[in-house]
Amino acid sequence: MDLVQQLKAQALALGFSKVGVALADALGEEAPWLTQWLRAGQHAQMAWMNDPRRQHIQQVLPGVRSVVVVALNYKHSAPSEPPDTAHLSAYTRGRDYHKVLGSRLKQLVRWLTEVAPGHRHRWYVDTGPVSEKVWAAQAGLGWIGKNSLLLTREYGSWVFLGVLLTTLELPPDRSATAHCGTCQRCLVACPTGAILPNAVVDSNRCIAYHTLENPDPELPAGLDLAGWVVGCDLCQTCCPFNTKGPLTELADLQPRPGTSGVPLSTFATMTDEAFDLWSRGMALRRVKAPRLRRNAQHQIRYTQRTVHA
Ligand code: B12
Ligand code: SF4
Ligand code: SF4
Repeated sequence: MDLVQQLKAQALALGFSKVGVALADALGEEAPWLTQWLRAGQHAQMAWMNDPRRQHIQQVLPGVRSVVVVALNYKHSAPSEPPDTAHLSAYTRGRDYHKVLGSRLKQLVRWLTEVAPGHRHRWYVDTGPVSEKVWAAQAGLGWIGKNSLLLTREYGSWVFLGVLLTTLELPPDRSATAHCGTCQRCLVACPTGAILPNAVVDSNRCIAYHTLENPDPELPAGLDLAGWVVGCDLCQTCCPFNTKGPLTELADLQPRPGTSGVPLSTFATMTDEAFDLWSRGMALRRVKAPRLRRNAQHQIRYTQRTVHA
């Protein structure tokens, strides 16, 4: 087996669902899609998206030659939520994926450094200035769907992504072809019209943005969160590629107790201490207690207003 085959076998043995390789210069030195999104203000208040390194991978790791992309299936059998309860998106309900993927990526790097000493590397799960979906598509893991998410044939979009940048030159995979065809289900399912043509998501209108990233003490009064208090899965649950894939067998990614069927009022009044105990080790911990309370209180107020209107 040559190095790249061994590397892929190692990644799969560590539990990753998919792995692929892209050449670091495959996207050129510009990212016009990102420039346009930023210029249009579609990043809302996520100023950190305007990091110039995101457009120039050589600034992230000088001398980088290959981008190894891994995907991990996180689909679990989330029960459908009654309309009057708080909805937590599937990705937040198990152990924090940054930790789940990060520990496996660290082991992969350790192995690679043993067999190819001297290479330089960096790895990220969501936290680095690297466009993970675009690299994943380039590395042949799947295509970018109209909802802007990376869709794999086997697991749909229920995959977390991670990247390993290395100065090693590895033979690249072929990028995958797109299979959305004429389907428009995610555009129809999005309650706020946040999905625009050409896989553009306007964060200003996106429930996931408002519940996870909007730093304001109050959310826009007219915004209906449709019950979501952490993230939003509506443009995924409607997708035909997301129905057939296998459920994850990883214990770490199973939904934790107290993440379904919870009344909005419980989160609206949750103390910092209760949040701290309940959210330990979970991805939703990043939302923090004040934001969770704000989201639940907003949705309660919104519903009361529309009922009495
Ligand atoms: C910023 C961000 C957000 C923002 C903005 C979302 C967005 N669509 O841009 C907000 C807070 C709204 C968000 C929400 C969510 N996010 Co998010 N997010 C990110 C982050 C940090 C950067 C994404 C980004 O670069 N956006 C900027 C736009 C301009 O780029 P883009 O999304 O890639 O889209 C452009 C390109 O793809 C280009 N394009 C399209 N086709 C092609 C083809 C080629 C060849 C090229 C070159 C370009 C190209 O056109 C698109 C439009 O301009 C990534 C992690 C990372 N470091 O990459 C996670 C990430 C994308 N998020 C993720 C997840 C899970 C979500 C949520 C599902 C969470 C939830 N349940 O609430 C939602 C989904 C909402 C949605 N439909 O996008 C996962 C997605 C996994 C997957 N299978 O794709 C990621 C990869 C994190 C991870 N490591 O797993 N997110
Ligand atoms: S996460 Fe929700 S609000 Fe955002 S684009 Fe998807 S369906 Fe629309
Ligand atoms: S719902 Fe349809 S259009 Fe949207 S991402 Fe899935 S297959 Fe593509």
